[in-house]
Amino acid sequence: MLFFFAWPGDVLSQVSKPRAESGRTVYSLNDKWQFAKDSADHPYNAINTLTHWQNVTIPHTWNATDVMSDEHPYYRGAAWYKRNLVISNDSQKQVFLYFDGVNQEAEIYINGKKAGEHKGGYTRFCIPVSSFIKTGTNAVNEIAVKVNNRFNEDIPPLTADFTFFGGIYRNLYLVTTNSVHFNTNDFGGSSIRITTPSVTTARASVVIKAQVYNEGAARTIKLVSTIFDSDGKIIATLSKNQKTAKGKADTVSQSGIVVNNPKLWSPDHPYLYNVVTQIIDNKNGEIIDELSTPLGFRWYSFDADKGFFLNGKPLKLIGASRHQDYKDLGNAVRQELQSHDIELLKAMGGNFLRVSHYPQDPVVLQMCDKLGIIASVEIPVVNAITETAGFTDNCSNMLREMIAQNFNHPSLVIWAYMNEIMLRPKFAKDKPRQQQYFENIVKLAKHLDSICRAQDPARYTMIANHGDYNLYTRTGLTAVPQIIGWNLYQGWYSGDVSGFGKFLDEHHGQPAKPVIVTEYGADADPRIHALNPVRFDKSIEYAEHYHDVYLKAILERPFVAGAAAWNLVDFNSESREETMPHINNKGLMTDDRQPKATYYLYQAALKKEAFIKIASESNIVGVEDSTGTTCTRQVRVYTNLKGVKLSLNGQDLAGGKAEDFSYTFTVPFRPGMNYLEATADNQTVKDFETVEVFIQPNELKAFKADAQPLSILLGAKRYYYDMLNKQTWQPDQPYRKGSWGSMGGHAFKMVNGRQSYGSDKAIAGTDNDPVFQTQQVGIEGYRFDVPDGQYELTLNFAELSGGKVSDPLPYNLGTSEVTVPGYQERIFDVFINNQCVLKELNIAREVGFAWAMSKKIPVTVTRAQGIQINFKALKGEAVLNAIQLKRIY
Ligand code: GCB
Repeated sequence: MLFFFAWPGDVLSQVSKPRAESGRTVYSLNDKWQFAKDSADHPYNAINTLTHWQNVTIPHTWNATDVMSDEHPYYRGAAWYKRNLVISNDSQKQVFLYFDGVNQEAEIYINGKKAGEHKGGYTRFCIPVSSFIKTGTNAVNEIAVKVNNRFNEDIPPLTADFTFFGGIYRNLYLVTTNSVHFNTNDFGGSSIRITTPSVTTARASVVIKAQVYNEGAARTIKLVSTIFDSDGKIIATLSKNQKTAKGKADTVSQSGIVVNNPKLWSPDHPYLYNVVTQIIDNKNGEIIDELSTPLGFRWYSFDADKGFFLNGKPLKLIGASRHQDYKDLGNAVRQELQSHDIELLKAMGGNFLRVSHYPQDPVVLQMCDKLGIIASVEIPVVNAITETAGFTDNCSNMLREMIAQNFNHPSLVIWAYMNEIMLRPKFAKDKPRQQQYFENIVKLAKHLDSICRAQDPARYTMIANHGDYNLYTRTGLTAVPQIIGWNLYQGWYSGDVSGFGKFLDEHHGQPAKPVIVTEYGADADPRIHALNPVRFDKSIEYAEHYHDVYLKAILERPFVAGAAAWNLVDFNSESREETMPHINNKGLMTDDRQPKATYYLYQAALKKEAFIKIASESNIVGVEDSTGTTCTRQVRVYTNLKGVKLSLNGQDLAGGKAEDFSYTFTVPFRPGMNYLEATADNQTVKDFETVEVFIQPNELKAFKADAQPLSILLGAKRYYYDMLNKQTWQPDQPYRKGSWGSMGGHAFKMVNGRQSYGSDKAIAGTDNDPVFQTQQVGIEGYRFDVPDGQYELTLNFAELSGGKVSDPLPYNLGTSEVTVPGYQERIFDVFINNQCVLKELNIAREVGFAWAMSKKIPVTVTRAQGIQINFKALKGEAVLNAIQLKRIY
């Protein structure tokens, strides 16, 4: 059988022979689609009126860039993909289109006729197209796919802290089979389900169920399953005859297979067998259809007090949850990058992946099988439900798809189906109605739970709740699944980190079910550092402290079966407006997979081989310490060894014993390049780091023309590194004679807010949001005691009060409401050395709310007067967000 592909006008060309598994061909169809947005949501017969078609390759999303823009909101609506295809096909073949993921509604048209549709963005679906296609070398078929990522109240997720990227964003395939084939109408699954009802070190039993579908005349076939070990040696073969009738799927069950002394599957030894299942022609022995399925032998259980057991031994599950996007690509991420994430989780020492909040590319669980990562997977019923039959049906269908498609992964032990479903309960003002809503949630949960248990009695079920214990128990939701997942953020959205252990202990055993900490995390913007970290400063150091405490508490409690840090990687979340707008920074790695210090903590804690890593910033700007020649900083070295040594520029610093996987050194950096070398325990492992340091003199009389600009954030205690301009902004200080600093005023604060650190609004007109998100309110003056010379002063402003008040954030797990202080007109004059340089400045009037405004002012200093800036409030209070002083000559 041959395929030809053609675009009208192109010369027909033969492509290489597709990968063939006897009787079945699987042909990738990712290339050269045409794509156009369709905001008017046309029907198929009007697509030729669309202009602006562009060539795209799958995986594709139309939101890769608009989600990062403050000015252009991301497109949620309809779009079309189309391409032509010539199928020089044996007309006896059955033809199917398989889509691995289209977000989120898809309608498939072949030659102008609707061949099928699918709802839900995270599962595979199969569209039979045999009756719609024309075959023959001259017959051009048009495939058109309408995709929509609009809000649809019947399709979960309704809201969530991640971006709903529209598009055909996973691979798609054209599959052909003979008229007798494994059932393709199996919720996107292969129709083969393999179970291992009993496994011990001595013996394992295997049951294989497959559905055989016959589209032709009745006949008897033979189903043959062969188990191979990882060297390709045959371990067992089973054969069974089956009568098949036209238009019917018959389930063939093969049991009685016993494997003696099975090699067990585990994180340390993820041994995989392979099962090849064939439909064979009884008469001539030809293979009619054939599929391969991975097989791993393991047994496991969860216990409410003792945690998780694998193959009879306790195993603490520790790892991370993962979203599927990547920097600048949105969700259109090729499989190479997806598999790499699982390698990174393994390299972290992790043995657990919560595939959240939706099923992901098939390669993710394949990698978990191969690398030995135990996994849970869930459907995206997040934050809220809709009480309609349509919503329930879509949830049930997604769940069946998830189960059918992932049933055979040895790595998978948990099916989950709800996340923080009571986060912002609807009908807050109508309690009886709200009670009914809660009952409907519990009813849906029971329905979904019963589907899981009926489909797969061997695995566990789970719901992930946010930390409102009373709400989830009072409504009866915790009674439904077998495992309770808690997403806990004490010390982030509320309270203090010590609340984490307290929560776990207080609620342990109530109800008496196994517990997994399904989420915990703190935002860490890799550009932000703090010497004295506090909640919400978004510094790496606060996140290190947070994870220290959480990890210790998890390891100390045997009843905590597992924990998944939120999140393996930073990810897109359209509605977030923080230091990095539209990004959730709770990742242990950045969105382009650069490890943060928190990743090293897990490596030190979890890796079995010797590990050491210096977690230092590579660029430091700081004020000189009392020696006058150095700038002292704390540097943490993560290790799983005990005695740790660090040398700075060849000189040993006082070393010590690592506790809880790290040791913190006090390091007196010199200006310029510094070289750090860390060793531990007999120097079995080493790590090196270079750190470039710029030291600001305490006394500005030494502020030379070749010095770095003095870049100061007001109302902040954090450091911010502007990666593009390679400049570090440092926190302000109250003015000190001979030095610099502000006079008067106080730091900007949200009212009653969970967000006590500046503003969390995205600042338009800049990529350096942290430069503008904090400010000194009521400032009276600023002074630099610089020597005579020519300078350029930049005053940075943004109006942080007033303006658009965002809706309550769907992901705000704290209890307090956030309010932005109301705007009161603010007008002020700015004087430099008694000369008015900004008259009647009104930031809101000039640029609007939350918009960056920078005023550069040349200043010549003579007669040793320094630079004295004065703010004269005419209406409201004067503000200043950041200030930068550059010496020109
Ligand atoms: C949660 C949600 C998750 C959010 C996370 C956060 O509890 O389940 O979707 O991304 O909190 O970062 O706020």
